[in-house]
Amino acid sequence: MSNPSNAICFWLTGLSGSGKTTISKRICESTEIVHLDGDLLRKTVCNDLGFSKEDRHENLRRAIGIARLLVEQNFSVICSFISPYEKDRVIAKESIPNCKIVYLETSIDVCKDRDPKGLYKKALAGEIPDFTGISAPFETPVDYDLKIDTHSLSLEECAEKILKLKKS
Ligand code: ADX
Repeated sequence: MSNPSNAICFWLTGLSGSGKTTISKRICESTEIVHLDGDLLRKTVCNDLGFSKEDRHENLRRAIGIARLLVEQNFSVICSFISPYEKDRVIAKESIPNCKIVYLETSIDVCKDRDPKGLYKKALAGEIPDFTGISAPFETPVDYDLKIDTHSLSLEECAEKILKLKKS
């Protein structure tokens, strides 16, 4: 979708633990970009939803709607959602003006090792159903504007690469 203003949407997709939230926060520290984060939305406007394919679709439908409203009012936004299905990512790209899809390509083994919230441990023990990468799919992105391996790049390098998309 085209956009008459300069506002941009960076849509970060990747496994839990791939670095979406950390990179988004780093970018927001030095810019006036608004952050929409999966964990935060799920505590507020999406607290009625779970992790089935349908609920994830509804979660992302709401996130896409908010991001669109912001960009249309000239606020740049960075969205950090697992967004595991290509269909939802395509909808984001088509619905949000100037939307750049950023794929954080961090392997499941690295994410399991990082396990910042201890969720992989619980998912592997069967305590969390439908956990992305363990018992629910993450469809490898096909259509993206940037792919980043957060294992080999520093936080600073990741943030720089994403911000460069603003100029492309
Ligand atoms: S999405 O799939 O609908 O895009 P979203 O990014 O909003 O997911 O939320 C993911 C966050 O929810 C994870 O970072 C994690 O903290 C938490 N979570 C809890 N249960 C699950 C689960 N079954 N699968 C993935 N993430 C989960």
